[in-house]
Amino acid sequence: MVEPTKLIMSNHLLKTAEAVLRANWRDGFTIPCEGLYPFQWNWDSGFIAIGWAHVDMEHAKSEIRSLLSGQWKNGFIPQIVFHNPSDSYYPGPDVHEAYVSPNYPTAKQTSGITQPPVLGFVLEELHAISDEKILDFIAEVYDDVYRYHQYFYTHRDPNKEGLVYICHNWEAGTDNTPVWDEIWEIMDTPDIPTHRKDNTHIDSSNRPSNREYQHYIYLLQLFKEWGYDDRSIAEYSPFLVQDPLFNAMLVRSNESLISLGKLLQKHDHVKQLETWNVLSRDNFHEKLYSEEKKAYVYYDVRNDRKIDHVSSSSFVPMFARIPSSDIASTMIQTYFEKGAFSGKDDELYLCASFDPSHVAFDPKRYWRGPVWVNVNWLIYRGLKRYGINELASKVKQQTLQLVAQNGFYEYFDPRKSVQDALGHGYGGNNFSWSAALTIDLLKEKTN
Ligand code: 2M8
Repeated sequence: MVEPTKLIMSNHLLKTAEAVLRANWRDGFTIPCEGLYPFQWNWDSGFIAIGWAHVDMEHAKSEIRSLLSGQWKNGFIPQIVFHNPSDSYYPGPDVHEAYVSPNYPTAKQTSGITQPPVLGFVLEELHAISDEKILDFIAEVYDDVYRYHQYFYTHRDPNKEGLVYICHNWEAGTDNTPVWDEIWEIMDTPDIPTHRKDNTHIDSSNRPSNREYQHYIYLLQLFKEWGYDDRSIAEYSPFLVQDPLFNAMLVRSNESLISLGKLLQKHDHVKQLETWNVLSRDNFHEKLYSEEKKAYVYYDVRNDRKIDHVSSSSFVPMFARIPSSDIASTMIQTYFEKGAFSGKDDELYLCASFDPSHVAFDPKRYWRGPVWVNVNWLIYRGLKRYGINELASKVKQQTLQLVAQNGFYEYFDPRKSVQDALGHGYGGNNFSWSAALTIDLLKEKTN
């Protein structure tokens, strides 16, 4: 039986989390954060839909339909759908200029880069949360999500390895991880002006540097010159990376589309997805696992080298059941049991976004160290798939503790002593995916 005080606390947390989602709800979709992110973001929407599914299934469906309204003619689903005008965010649609692509959609303005493909497994989550009636909705959107995967395997995997590339750090979702530093170092980025707005909302010590923003915008300029053409990007982009989190999302979403496709009797789709997934699984471990680091790392396709830094993305392949049980347990023994990510005396909250033992670790700066609720959720679910339940519970409890004590912030300091004294997180407050996934963790049927 749950203790009464715990029950009251979790009911309170649930109510406040739902209030965050309701406050960030716009006409048919949810913004990630007032002011800071005023449009619809791709992977945010997936996590947000999971939260909505527990409290208002119609909102969950609408979230996904709205994202799909920005789908391109070739199946691509963009990182941002600019449903409404707003001058509180940079770069907006006029900077992305993605309309130069012949594949640009007619209904909506969007960016021309994408984000981790979470939609497939999000549909399966919705199915698990709801009753049978959700199958009609899944049947309605299934082909669109399938076309997104088809886009990846057709245009983002030139060597037919089953591993797709990302061409921009914003596609990874982990925007300023130190992993990219090695790429920025050898990129010839001119000293271009940027017109950042993020630093007017958030302390600049918690955000990427101006020089990093120049790289981000320079890449967009190149893509515009090339008409956002995938072949040109694959051939010339100075940023071309196989990212472990991104590819794990694709494999996990393939799995979900396979099971849902069987329910919907989509035999041809299922067959194709199974073929793609076998190839992806075969090469994932082979190419992205580092024997030396005992974790999954990044492959810099443009410069033909592994970048073997360990970040929180290094553990996400467990969510797609990529590592064998032995590899998974070695990985967690190395990093979470008195390892770099837990600290020798358990002094760190799980899970820092970048290796705390590395010189580039920065516990306050965005994806260079802070803890993020969405990645914790992916790691938690991954650990559960391997039956590593004690550690899974620890990740869940620490995640809930962070939001309960500090609020639904965008990210948190992994140093327990610092975070506990602070009483608030970093970045935006009332952040949608932090609230949505808190709802999911609290509503979970079993622990
Ligand atoms: C952050 O990225 C956007 C660009 O996509 C930005 O900083 O302007 C990242 O944390 C990304 O993962 C997230 O999807 C987005 C919206 O929450 O914000």
